[in-house]
Amino acid sequence: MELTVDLFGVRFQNPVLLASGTCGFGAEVISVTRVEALGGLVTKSVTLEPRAGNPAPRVAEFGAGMLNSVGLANPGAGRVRREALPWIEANLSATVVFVSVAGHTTEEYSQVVQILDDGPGFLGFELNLSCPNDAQRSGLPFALDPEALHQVVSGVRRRTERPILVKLAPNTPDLTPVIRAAEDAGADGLTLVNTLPGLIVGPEDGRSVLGAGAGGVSGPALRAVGIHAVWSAAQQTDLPLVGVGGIGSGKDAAQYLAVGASLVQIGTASFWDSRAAERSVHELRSLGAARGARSVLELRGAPIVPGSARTARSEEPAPDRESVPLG
Ligand code: RRO
Repeated sequence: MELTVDLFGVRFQNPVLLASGTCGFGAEVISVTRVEALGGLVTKSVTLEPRAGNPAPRVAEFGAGMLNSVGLANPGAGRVRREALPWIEANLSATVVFVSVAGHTTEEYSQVVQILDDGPGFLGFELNLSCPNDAQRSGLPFALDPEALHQVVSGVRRRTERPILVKLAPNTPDLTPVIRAAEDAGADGLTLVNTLPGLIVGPEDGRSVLGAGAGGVSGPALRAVGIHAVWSAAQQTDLPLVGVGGIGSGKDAAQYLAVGASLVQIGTASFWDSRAAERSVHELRSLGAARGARSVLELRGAPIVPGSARTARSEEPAPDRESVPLG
C-alpha cells in the first residue's frame, strides 16, 4: 500500500511524524529510532530566550498514561538557528521537519519565527499555542482565547511564507471559535491536540508527584480525546488536520485517519518503545493492505459514528455500520 501523503507543497513518505517535545531537535533520538524512515518530526518548542525548564521530577507515569511538566526547556531561538537547523539540514534531509514555536507574548512568536525563517533544513512552523505548563503566562493559553490566537497567527503569517500549523488544546467544549480564528489568520493546518491539564498527588502526603505541581496528560488516556477533537474539527474546516494524542500503533493511527487526520504524530509511546513510530508505519501499511486499500489516503474518510454527527458532512445515508472500522 502506498503510504505517501502530498501536503503543504511536499511529499511525506508516510503520515507518521514524531510529536513535539518527545524527540528534541532530532539529534537526541537518531541513535534509538530511524527518523529517516518516518514522515517527519516536530522539534521541541523554541522560545526567544533559552529556558531551563521546571524542577524535577518533570514526568510521571500513571496507569493510563503520563503526566509532564517540562516547562518549555529549550536552547532559545538563536542557538536553534545556529546549531540545530544546520544539523537537521545535514542529517535529516530524507524527512520533513517542522519547528515548534512558543512564547509568552504575541510578539515573542513573531520574533522567534523571524530569527528562524531563513534557516535551513525545515519546512514550516507548528505554533504551540496550547502548552499547559507555562507558569509565566497568566490567564488562558492562546489556544483557548480566539482573539489572542488570531493575533499570534496573523503576526507570524506576516513574517513567513512557510506552512504554519496551529497546535490546539483539548480542554475546550467547543473548538469552533479557535478554528475560525486560525483559518482567518492564515493557518495552513491544525494540530490536535496538546496534552490535557492534569494533576497526580501522592496518596500519603497529598503532594504533587511533579516538581512543578500540575502538568499535561498524554499517552493512551488522551487518545479518545484527540480522536474526538480531530473528528470535531473535520466537521468544520477544510484545513489539513494533524492528529496527536495517545497513538502507539498502526491501529491507533488509523483511527485518527478515519476521522479526518491527514497526518499523525507519535509522542509518549516513543518513551515506552523508542521504535513505536517506525512500527506504527509498518502496522499501518499491513492494516491498509489487509483492507485492500491502495493508498493510505483511502483510510482517511468521513467518520461513521452513531448519533447526530454521522450525517453532519453529507446528506447521503450512512453505510450500515455502527462504528469506525478499525481493522
Ligand atoms: O514543556 C512542556 O512542559 C510542555 C509543552 Br511546551 C507542551 O506544549 N505540552 C506539554 O505537555 N508539555
